[in-house]
Amino acid sequence: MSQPLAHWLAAAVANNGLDLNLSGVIETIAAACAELSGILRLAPIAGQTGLAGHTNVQGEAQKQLDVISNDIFIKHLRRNADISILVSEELDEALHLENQGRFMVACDPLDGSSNLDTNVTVGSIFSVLAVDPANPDLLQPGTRQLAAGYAAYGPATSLVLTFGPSTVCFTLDDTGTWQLSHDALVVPASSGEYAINTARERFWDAATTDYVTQNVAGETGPAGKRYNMRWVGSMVADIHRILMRGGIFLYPLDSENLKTGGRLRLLYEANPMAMLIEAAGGSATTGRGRILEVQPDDIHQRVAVIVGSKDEVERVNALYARQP
Ligand code: AHM
Ligand code: MG
Repeated sequence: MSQPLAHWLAAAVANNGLDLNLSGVIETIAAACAELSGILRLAPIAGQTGLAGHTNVQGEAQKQLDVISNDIFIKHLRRNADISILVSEELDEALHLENQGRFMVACDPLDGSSNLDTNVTVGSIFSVLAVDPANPDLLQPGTRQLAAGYAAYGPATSLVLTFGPSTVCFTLDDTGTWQLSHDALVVPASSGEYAINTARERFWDAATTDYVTQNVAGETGPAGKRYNMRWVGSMVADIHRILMRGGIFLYPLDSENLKTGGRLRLLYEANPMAMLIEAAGGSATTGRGRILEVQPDDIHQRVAVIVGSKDEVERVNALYARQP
């Protein structure tokens, strides 16, 4: 099955009507992720771990590797004349690149970076949208994404990608080439694994509390089966597990994050993950509606995220429907 990304993209252009320039955008992002993978592997001996000494627009302390990752994305995207705009978690404002390309990339260059010093899997998340470079609409709902994906820097380096109809996974080989490793990922409809930061329990709403209480009750509760809790605290790692074997990931709106609209960002975390999960047969909701249909009002907008196996997301939706 193994096939280089460039060949796979060329076949998609030739046989499935994939836009040639969009395939080039993906090759550009894949090259940025491959370079970043090499840097992350050696960062502890290159002295690149630890804090950068400043905070980003979200008020979060940036790590040196957050800054390096952002710079790598900018360097690669600038080389592709089809990309005119970059929205990044690490940049206060959208960056207008010096060209008139018709694509915009929104990305979290290094998600889960609080895990870096412990050598836990981190990732880069990205979303590709069409824009009019003369008058770009930065605030498009996720349904308008043309492509989405992430790179997971774990024991293997993975590039998980969708253009809509399916979700596929490539693995970086030792020559620096992305090779197809998983064709058409399928998230099983049911699962016995859930992922949530339970330290936030005192802030949860009734729906979240009921869902987790039912899972903890296992076969003695209304779910009628036993559950395990799995939480890496690195969204890419948690979502990758779900794409590989099912489960549900929840970062809901709660009484503490209510004022910011949630924890995770819509444009470059929630939307790309929602598109990948839906294309693999799973569901993605805020508890009040489909994530992909949320109309953004800010490039760094936050949103509630509940994604994964269809039956589990359905159970959460049903609990939200009962909540006033
Ligand atoms: P980041 O983009 O600043 O790295 O934050 C996002 C990360 C996600 O990877 C993870 O799911 C979440 O933050 C964990 O949040 P918390 O520390 O509140 O559990
Ligand atoms: Mg992030």
